[in-house]
Amino acid sequence: MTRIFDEHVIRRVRSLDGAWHFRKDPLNCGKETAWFLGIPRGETVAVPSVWNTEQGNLNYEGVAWYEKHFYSEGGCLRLCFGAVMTEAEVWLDGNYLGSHYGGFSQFDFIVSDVAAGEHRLTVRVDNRFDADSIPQEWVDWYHYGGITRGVSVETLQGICVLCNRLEYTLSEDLKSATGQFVLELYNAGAEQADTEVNISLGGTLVSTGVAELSAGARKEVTLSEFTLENVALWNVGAPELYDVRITTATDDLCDRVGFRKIEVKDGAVLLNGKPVEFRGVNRHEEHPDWGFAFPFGLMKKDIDLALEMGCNAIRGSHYPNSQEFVDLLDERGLMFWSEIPIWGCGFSDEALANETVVRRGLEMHREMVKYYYNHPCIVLWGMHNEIHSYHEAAYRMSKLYYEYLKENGGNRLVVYASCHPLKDICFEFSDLICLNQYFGWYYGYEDDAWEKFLAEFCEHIKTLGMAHKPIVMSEFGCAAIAGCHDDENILWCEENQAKQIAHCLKVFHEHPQVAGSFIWQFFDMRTCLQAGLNRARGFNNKGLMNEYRKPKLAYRAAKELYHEFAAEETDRFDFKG
Ligand code: ADA
Repeated sequence: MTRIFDEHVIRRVRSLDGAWHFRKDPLNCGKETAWFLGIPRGETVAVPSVWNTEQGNLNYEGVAWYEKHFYSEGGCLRLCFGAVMTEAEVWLDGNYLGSHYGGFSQFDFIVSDVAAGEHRLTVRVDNRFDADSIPQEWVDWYHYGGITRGVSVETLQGICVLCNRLEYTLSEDLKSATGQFVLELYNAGAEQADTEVNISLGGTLVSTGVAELSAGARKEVTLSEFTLENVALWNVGAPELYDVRITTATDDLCDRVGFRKIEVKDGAVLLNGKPVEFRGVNRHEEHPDWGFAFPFGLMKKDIDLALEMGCNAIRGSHYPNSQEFVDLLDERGLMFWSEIPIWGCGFSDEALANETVVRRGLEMHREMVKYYYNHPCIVLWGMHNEIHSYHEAAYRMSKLYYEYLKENGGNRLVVYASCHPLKDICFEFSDLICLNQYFGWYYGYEDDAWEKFLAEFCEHIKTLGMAHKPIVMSEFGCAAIAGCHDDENILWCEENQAKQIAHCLKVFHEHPQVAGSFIWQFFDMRTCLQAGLNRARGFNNKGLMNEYRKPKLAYRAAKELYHEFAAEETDRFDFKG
């Protein structure tokens, strides 16, 4: 998979990114007419990409086919996909390999006994919606389709390491860590085999073991426990990382990990034992010129902008972001909230109770945990956003996901964003109470709307016995068209947005129970007109910057305040006691 460092020194990996053959299939006849044996009369497109940015395809929603020819020395091949929007079916040389559902997670297929020579990889992509879709059709982002993240082919030999996670606990004084690596191994050989497995951390051998697997078997193996003294902790602004190298007799996997502790104590969020206030933004990994096939250079720029603004956290609204982005966050020391695309407004009560939807959501959580487990920057797992959290089906779904993530998700807080503060019945399944509210934009225009709301809400959670849970303002904001200037009370102008955001940030910062803010949103983004959302320009314009990263006045206002908050962080929490 695409990372910002080499994952393999031994294993042979070849990127299949670049020119692919492409053809839309609006009549959905490609399977019947066997396009997996060769797409007739296609055109050349780039992968990764979304088809919507190609001429004439802006609004295309349906099926499309992609084909790539490549040479291989043969043997056992692993075909890796970073993400396909939304459902993929895959063939190699006309042989069906399988399918994958979910537009924002990686997946792979292993094929053994592949002959040396030229091969044809075919992918049928379907981005249509139905009753079982996640997200449901109505979303506040664009309905893109395509192979949106990188594709690669790996040659597997002998016993290989497909995946790893480091489970660890830190000592009370945070000075040492006890951990163990859990590996997913695969035997690509034709016979039963065994191998020695060695793991080094920061260049020091910390764990060894022997694994035995029958031909073609996949197996989870836990290696011996180790203790690391004098741990250099991963922290906001001081992100210490350790290189990991796992080797078998024939294969290897490189990764990076960091050690840190996130917890809730006495009404505050503690990172490595110290109170932390989230100074965050919501960010869609989307750009009108690239859709969800977001360029690496722009990821880096977005992080530069977040740091310049004084942020210490980003919410990956509303789906798992690409590995490269999360790698950069690890490296630059920003906390991350990673969630799956269960997006509220479009989720009816029927969808919440639909067994396929609930199962697909759980699978998305499993994939997110599996592939992102080792990222120290991920401090929050997000289960869903703005669902009908007053409904019994939402309660059941939240319980299921919460229990899964608490049990399997490592040292993270598990949360969801609620827009039904006074009716919500699921708060017990969230370590923080995260609220999305839009006073000053959709409702509540009086000057003290936020103060009144927070006072009422805090009384309410007392009656629920949840006053000990920190509140996080996970979304708030208002729209402004970049370059539109007027009186600060006029909707859509930059002055109004800047005034509203600054007001919110001050109110939240001063409030003893609020543990931070995630402004909606970092950048303007293209949204879905066909789904009935009437958004000016066809964009959600609540960005602190426009889609081309041109700052609005609100960016400057937020920047000033976030820098002030950062400077007084320690005192503020001491004062809160
Ligand atoms: C919601 C939702 C966001 C966005 C926002 C808005 O809170 O979670 O994705 O749609 O509203 O701009 O209205």
